[in-house]
Amino acid sequence: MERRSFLKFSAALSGASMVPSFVFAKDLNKSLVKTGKVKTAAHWGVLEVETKNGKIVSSKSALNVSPYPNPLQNYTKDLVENSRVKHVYVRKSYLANPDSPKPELRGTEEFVKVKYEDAIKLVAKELKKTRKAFGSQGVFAGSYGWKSSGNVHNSRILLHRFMNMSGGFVGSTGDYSTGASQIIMPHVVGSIEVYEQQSSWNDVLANSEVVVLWGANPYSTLKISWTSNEEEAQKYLESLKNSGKQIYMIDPYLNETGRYFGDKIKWIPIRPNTDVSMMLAMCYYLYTTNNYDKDFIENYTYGFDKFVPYLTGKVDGVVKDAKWASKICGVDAKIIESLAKTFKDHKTMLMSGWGMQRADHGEQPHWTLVTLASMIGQIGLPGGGFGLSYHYSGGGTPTAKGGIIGGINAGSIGNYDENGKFLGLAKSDFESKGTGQSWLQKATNYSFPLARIADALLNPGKVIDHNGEKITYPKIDFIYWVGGNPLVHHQDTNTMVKAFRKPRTIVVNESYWTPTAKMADIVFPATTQYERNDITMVGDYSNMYIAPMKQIVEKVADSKDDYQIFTDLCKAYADGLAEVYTDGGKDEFDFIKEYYDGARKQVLAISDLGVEMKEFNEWWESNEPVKFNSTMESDSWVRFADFREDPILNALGTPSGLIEIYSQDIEKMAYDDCKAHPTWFEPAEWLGMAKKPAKFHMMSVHPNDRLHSQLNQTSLRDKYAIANREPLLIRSDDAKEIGVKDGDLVRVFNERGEVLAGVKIYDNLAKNVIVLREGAWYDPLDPTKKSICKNGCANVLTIDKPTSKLANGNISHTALVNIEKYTQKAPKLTAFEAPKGV
Ligand code: PGD
Repeated sequence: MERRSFLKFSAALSGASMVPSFVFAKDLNKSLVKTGKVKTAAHWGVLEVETKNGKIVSSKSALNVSPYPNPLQNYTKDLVENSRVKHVYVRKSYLANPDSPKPELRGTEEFVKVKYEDAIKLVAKELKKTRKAFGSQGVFAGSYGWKSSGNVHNSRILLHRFMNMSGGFVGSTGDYSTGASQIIMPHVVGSIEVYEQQSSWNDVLANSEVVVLWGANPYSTLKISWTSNEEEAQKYLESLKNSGKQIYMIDPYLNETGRYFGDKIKWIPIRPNTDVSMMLAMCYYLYTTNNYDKDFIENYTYGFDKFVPYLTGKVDGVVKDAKWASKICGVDAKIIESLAKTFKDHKTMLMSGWGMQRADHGEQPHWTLVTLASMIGQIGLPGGGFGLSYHYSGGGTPTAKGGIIGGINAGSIGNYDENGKFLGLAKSDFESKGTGQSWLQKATNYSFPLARIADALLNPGKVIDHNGEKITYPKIDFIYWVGGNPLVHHQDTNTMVKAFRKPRTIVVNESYWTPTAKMADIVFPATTQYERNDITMVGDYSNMYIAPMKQIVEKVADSKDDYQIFTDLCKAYADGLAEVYTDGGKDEFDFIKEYYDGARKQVLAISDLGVEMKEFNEWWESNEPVKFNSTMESDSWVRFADFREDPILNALGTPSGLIEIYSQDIEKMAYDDCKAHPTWFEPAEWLGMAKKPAKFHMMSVHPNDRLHSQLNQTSLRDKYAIANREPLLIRSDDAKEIGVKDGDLVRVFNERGEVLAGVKIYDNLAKNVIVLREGAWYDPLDPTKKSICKNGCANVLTIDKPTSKLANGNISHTALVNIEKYTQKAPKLTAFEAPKGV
């Protein structure tokens, strides 16, 4: 026995009872704490929630690590109580005749309360009907969204599990967050890069001399994580603030991070969507002053020689110098050049967010940034290079050594005979028995890039280009959505509304009357995560904790867990299906224990870990997260260090094994909107365009006081809403020009739509730039026609166009808008109210 384990063992024996705890495992205590303090976890952190007589009184961080407050942690009560879908509802015409359900009335017609069992039967029947008529590709269940934390009640995977086992569906590829970068980056650095661990924050703090926040707002976005937030990165951010390093923010908007850093950050305002021109000019300056790392370019990159003729204007007659860039991006030419020199001559970490790739030609900014970083030549060195995920889910927080829990999976393919009899799950994807293999083939062929959803619904059969392939849109006649809010998150809401009126059936599981739930035919009331038990990792990159997610309150009204809903759908769909769906009848605790025990097994196998994981029942009862520690290696880990050390042995996943400044693969695609090297393209709408359709560039950045649309219905909104609408940030001189002032209600509009917003004067914006944050619930004044959104949903104004044929990402940050004072009587806000009939 190793020394440390031996000591631990003897310590256990020397405890008061003299009996090691694992000898008598306690029964699992599943009871609810009606009055007391309970720990759970959400995207916004591990929480301690206080209850009294079964009701939530307060909630706050249970970790208390972050140096600044995270208000998202304090509204659990509202999340349980406000805007809830309490019963099962079916849209009136759908209920009357599901074969001819008048889809054009979706979102306008009243709902009818029905019995849960009847709705289950209805959905199973109509799903079967759709599959028979249109094949598995007639059913769309891509169902993108941020859902809730938890590895058991993972709504999207639970839906996919049901759809896989019951006979197939068509899904989507990519996401809204990094649609452009996750397609271009594999061509450039051989991995998607955006979701990769970053050089450790310790490394940055110890070794970087200059840190650049290029279109990133970590103060805000680090408040949330995909799993749950371990709050460590906020500490590092504070250390960076106080580090005395040169810190720059290149951004049209001095965001929350900029304000938090105060005079410790130098803000370089830039015109939205023009960063590529500035980066190219920096490359040009380094090239022409002969101050770039030739050795790095020579040994670690491919195709620089084919990029240079574009840079110098040999190809198109346009020299990409600072004067040229300055006219486009609005940053003084001298500043562009001096920044290039500073970055080259100092150890510089270029930290970029994802907002600038959510724009027209969004493939270009990160590709150009990597090219610039290659010329600087510090990639793979301590403190240098670039990072595309410091702002997200605690990127750069050193990875801990410990156990990793499993999670519910999307299951295998269900095989059915020609009469619809369930034959069991396919043993492999290639098994030819039954229907399984043929639908898998179809589903693979028809999957399309997520941000093309409205286009796909409106244009079945249309063929699009995507990353060197052709994709044919399927004819979608049935949509099932859980864990997302597409009527808020997708661009050009008015077109999306039209698209959502195309299929015959739309089913949604939701906890709240979101705009998406209001646009459904059948709405199942889903429990919130606070009404069920679950388990999660905390820290997406750090894997720092395993946290229990204890149920806090009873299930509200008729709410059911998604797991329950899909299990019941399985029962109604085919004999024997529920049995495999539930893996032989497992409940949430069976899964939680299985995932925990899996991690515990890993931990027990590591001899020198120094962390004990209790036996499951005891751990659950203790209601404390297990914490793992980082290692010496992860503390000082440097991204690309192995590549730098040996680019042949540790080649990148690109065709050349090197960083590709020129891509022959992309060259072969011959796209006019994405060339084989980083290129400046004019966006569809921008402030420098010849005939501007509107005066202001709208940035629909991620909210500081929400997670996308989540929490919009809570009283946290009272703290930021202006005139009871989403705030619109505008400079005082811009406001003066159009005759509006702080607190005014304004109409924001363009050819795509119009919204109401409340004016908040904010001077740290580039000229003619306004901010209207994404995520306000769409609330049309008259849902029967294209009408003004009363709450200020930014996507009513954005463009539904792909970034390019390469990635087909969304371009939500490319939009010009006009603004005028709203002089009519302010209409009543109904965003958070239940629809007609409820
Ligand atoms: P959320 O508000 O998180 O937004 O879009 P996304 O759809 O992810 O929606 C999650 C929904 O899931 C909520 O309605 C919530 O109630 C529901 N939900 C949560 N837990 C559960 C559950 O357990 N079961 C069920 N059934 N439902 C649940 C976000 C998307 O927006 C993203 S990721 C990005 S990056 C994009 N960003 C922008 C942007 O920058 N600018 C604009 N204009 N638009 C964007 N849209 C995109």
